[in-house]
Amino acid sequence: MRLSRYFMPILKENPKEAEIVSHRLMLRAGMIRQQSQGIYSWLPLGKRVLDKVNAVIREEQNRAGAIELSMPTLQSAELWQESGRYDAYGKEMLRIKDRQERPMLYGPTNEEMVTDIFRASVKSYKDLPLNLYHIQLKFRDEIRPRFGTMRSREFMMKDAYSFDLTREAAEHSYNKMFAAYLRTFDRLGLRAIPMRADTGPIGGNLSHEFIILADTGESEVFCHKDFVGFDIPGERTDFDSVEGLQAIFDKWTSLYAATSEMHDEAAFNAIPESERLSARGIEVGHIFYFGTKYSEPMGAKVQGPDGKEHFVHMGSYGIGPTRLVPAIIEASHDDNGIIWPASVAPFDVVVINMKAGDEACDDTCELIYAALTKAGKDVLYDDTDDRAGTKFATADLIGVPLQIIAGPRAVANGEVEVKDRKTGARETMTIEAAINRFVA
Ligand code: 5CA
Repeated sequence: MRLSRYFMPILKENPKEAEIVSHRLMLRAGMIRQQSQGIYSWLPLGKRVLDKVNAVIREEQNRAGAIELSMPTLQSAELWQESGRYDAYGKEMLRIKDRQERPMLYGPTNEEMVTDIFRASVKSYKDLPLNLYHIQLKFRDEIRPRFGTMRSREFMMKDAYSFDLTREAAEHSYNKMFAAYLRTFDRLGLRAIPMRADTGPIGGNLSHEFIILADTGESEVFCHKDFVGFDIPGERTDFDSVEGLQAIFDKWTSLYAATSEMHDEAAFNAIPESERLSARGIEVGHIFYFGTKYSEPMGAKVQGPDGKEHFVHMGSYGIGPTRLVPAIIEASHDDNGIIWPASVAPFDVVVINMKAGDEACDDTCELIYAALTKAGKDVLYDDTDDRAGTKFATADLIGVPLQIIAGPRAVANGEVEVKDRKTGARETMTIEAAINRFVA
């Protein structure tokens, strides 16, 4: 991508409305724009990051055996009347009427709709377990949308829904998502700690929130320090192994960890003081097991091996991609801007032409840009005629992990500089070596 032809509206000044660093940096880097309260456009740079976050989420959901589909944002009120949540949900639900005066709503979550899909076609225990997910916009008319896309009214959610014959089988499905979440957040460069949590309007009695520790987090959390060093389940985790996944769950729930709603002061105080961690956190994921709460009123049942009909046991599993993007920034930035983990960086590398219009600089940059693009890298080429200082500031602000800097003096020697955004380390090398570093 040539910066001269891209759309990346950088702000020079700090936006006044931004109270936390991630919101400030997302606005300054031209990633998002507020369209009305708590409703955002994702501008091209932001969209790239969001897509990469979703790609990681998708890979780990698929690895754990979940199957992707796509459900609509607008739902019929009738479905929610069946479960009894239409009246219970309150003002957070945006209710709409269509031209025939039929009550509709903008979905805040999809338990009812997915249960409807399930009951229409699944009739036998032989088709279980089943876990269906999508990545879709949701709307919740939050009283206090704030911090940009961290808490917005329209937001994206990956929501998965599992169906099983028995409670035991449903617990295995829960553990699959539990392990998949640990892997997902780790791949996004985050240390998320599962904490016992309240179930709110989703319901059920088994629930964990995945929390990343951050001073700007909205939740108050309490946990054992050792969680910070726990091992993440590896790529070769066998998601079909009931015992294997139970062991992961048991390990990750063996120590105290709870949000303020579930906090047990006495249990926490039983931990030696030096091992207690009392902090603020950001909830990036939330998983629930709620048994037959939706399957019973909505008649979602299958025939079991005993020939009888059984209401299916369900769970739901949410991750907030549009919250994860600012959460990653909260965890990874410095005074100059964002520092993206490679897994979600909008570009793999930025090529900075320090003297656009200079033949040698132009030729060198074009050569590198073409070679890296051909090698399948996402390359941003700063071919603008901005001052070098502005270009460096922009490259640091947008947080691309590596910068290749081509200035007249180095280029005259057949060399460029490669800078690591995170460490700031700079290395001069031949043009060929710079290319090979990425291609090899
Ligand atoms: N149906 C369940 C799980 S699929 C559910 O709705 N869970 S939830 O309410 O906990 O939301 C799941 C995730 O969505 C949260 O962990 C959070 O990451 C994200 N999320 C929820 N509300 C917002 C919001 N207002 N803005 C941004 N992200 C949000």
